[in-house]
Amino acid sequence: MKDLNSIWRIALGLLALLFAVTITSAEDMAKEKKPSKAALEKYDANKDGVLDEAEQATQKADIAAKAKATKEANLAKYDANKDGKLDEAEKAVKKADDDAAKAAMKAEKEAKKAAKEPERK
Ligand SMILES: [Ca+2]
Ligand SMILES: [Ca+2]
Repeated sequence: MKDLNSIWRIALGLLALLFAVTITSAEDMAKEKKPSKAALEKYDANKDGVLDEAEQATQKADIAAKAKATKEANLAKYDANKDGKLDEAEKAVKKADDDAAKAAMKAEKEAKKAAKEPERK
């Protein structure tokens, strides 16, 4: 009977462990989406695998700074009448540039791909 008792105890222990793991992962799921590996590499200053508030603030500031820089670069380049914003005509110029850049990138990719492919005989 003693053996049976210890088996029960182990079984209950395992069950409790299972519950704990399930609850923990459910809690994890409820949390915000996990930061990407790249974000962690860049912003996880204390390397604990999560971005705490300070680290997230750094990330957000970085993203905001980048967005601002992009916006300013676009204005510098496309704001022909210097009114601080892009009107339809100015946007159209930007779009044409963007499309051209995209097409160029695509062509480059395809050229690389073609170069990689073995020659067919
Ligand atoms: Ca961290
Ligand atoms: Ca303008």
